[in-house]
Amino acid sequence: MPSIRGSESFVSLLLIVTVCQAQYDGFFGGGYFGFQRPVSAVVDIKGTTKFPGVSGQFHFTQTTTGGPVIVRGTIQGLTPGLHGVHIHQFGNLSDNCNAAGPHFNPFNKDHGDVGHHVRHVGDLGNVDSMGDSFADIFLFDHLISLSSKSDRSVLHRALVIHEKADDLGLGNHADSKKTGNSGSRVACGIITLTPSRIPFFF
Ligand SMILES: *[C@@H]1O[C@H](CO)[C@@H](O)[C@H](O)[C@H]1NC(C)=O
Ligand SMILES: [Cu+2]
Ligand SMILES: [Zn+2]
Repeated sequence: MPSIRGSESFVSLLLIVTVCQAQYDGFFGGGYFGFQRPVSAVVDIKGTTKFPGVSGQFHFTQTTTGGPVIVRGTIQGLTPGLHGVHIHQFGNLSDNCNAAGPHFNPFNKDHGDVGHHVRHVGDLGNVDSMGDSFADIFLFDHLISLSSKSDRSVLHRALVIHEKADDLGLGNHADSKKTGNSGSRVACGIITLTPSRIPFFF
C-alpha cells in the first residue's frame, strides 16, 4: 500500500510540474509578468566543397520577444581579411550554399551594413579573419529576431560566409547595393533553435 501511495504522489507531482511549466511558458514566457524566457539559436557553419577547411559556430540570443539579438561565435579556416556575413532567405544548403537564395530582405531594401538604417534584415557586416585564420564575431542587432511569429525571424534560414569583404553597399560595383560584392559562398549553416536551459522554477 505505501508503495502505491508513493507512486500516486509521484504522478501528482509530475502533473503539478507539467502544469507549472505550461503556466511559465504561457504567462512568464509571454511576458505576462514582465519577465521572459530567453530564446537562443545556433548555427553550425561548414565549408563548401571548395573550402573544406572552414568551420565554425555562431550563437544567437534574444532575451525579450522582438528585442535585440546578441550574435557571437567563431569561425576558422578563412583566408586572412574581411569576409561578408549574411543571413540568406532559404534554409537550403544545397549546391554549395547557393540554394540559400538571396539575402533575407523582407522589406525590399538595398544592401547595407548591420548598423545602417538602409539594409537587408540579413546583413551582418563582415568577420575579420586575422593572420591565424581565426575570426570571431560579437554583435548586437535590433533588426533580426528569433521570434517565429516575427516577419524579421531568421530561424531556419541560412547563415552564409563569403570569400571576399562585403563593401556594405558603399562600393562602385554593380552588385554593391545587392550583395555587397562579397564574392562566392565559402561556408554556410542553418539557424536552429536550441532548447532553453533555464529550468521552470527560475
Ligand atoms: C534545395 O535546393 C535544391 C537545389 O536548388 C533543390 O533541388 C531542392 O529541392 C531544395 N530543397 C528543398 C527542401 O527545397
Ligand atoms: Cu551572403
Ligand atoms: Zn544584403
